[in-house]
Amino acid sequence: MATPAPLLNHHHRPYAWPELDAETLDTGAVIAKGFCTPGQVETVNAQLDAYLAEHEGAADAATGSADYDRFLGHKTLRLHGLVEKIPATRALIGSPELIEWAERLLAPVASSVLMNAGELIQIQPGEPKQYPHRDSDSWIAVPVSEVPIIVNALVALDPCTLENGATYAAPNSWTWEPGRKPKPEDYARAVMEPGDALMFRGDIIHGGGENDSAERRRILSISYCAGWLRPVENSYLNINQALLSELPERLQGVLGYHMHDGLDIGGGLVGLYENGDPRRWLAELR
Ligand SMILES: O=C(O)CCC(=O)C(=O)O
Ligand SMILES: [Fe+2]
Repeated sequence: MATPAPLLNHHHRPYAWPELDAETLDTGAVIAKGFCTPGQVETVNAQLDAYLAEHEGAADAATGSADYDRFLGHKTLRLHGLVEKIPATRALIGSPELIEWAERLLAPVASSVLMNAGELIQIQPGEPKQYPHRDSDSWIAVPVSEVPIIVNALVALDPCTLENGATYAAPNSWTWEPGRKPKPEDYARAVMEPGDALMFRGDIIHGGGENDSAERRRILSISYCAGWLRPVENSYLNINQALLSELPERLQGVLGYHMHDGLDIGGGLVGLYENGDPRRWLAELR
């Protein structure tokens, strides 16, 4: 008999955070049902639809590397700069629940976290399965260890199904020896309803699914990395200063406008502005 595919544990509101955290750290991935409300999903979708209709080509892969563009997907729309462009995402990217989850999981190695990327990932019909990867491969010189340096929440804005590209995720793969490749039976699929979130350590092997349906599969990927790492998305370049000064403090912090203080674990200060905390610069903006 074939080995049954692993399943992802589902958590319901009110979330039992200690268990959710422990499972994310251990198996690597859980599904938080109803992470955002139907109203939030509807508003984010409406703002995305309006933005994409007005900005043709803005969400196409254009890294200058043919291999990397293939990884991002030629039939996948990806949009950064969401805090600026899609106002309804601010409450998600700056969500105290998500930020605190990331802070707890990364706490042994990082006293603060940054938004690594806030990204629309919309897989269009005909897109093949994405190359399986660890998000932590962005910093390939850092070995995978007990404590993740990146966590990611994929928030479903459409139903995510086996047909339209539900994410593949290999539970426990953060414990695998380097070079081990997942077999089909190693994968769970993140089948979700709009508003659900796949919450995972970014060092498990995963990837977007093939879209064999006639519908798009739209999610937001909201990832947070250690406050001393360089995030994948350079968000400094796409938030205007007038907006920045109006954002909640927590969101300013994960966007990089707070100093990272690693002194408690014998580390240093990172992200200084004029020898001090960039909060001073923020205060001058007001
Ligand atoms: O689209 C997905 O389901 C996952 C995408 C992903 O893992 C990535 O682009 O890093
Ligand atoms: Fe990924």
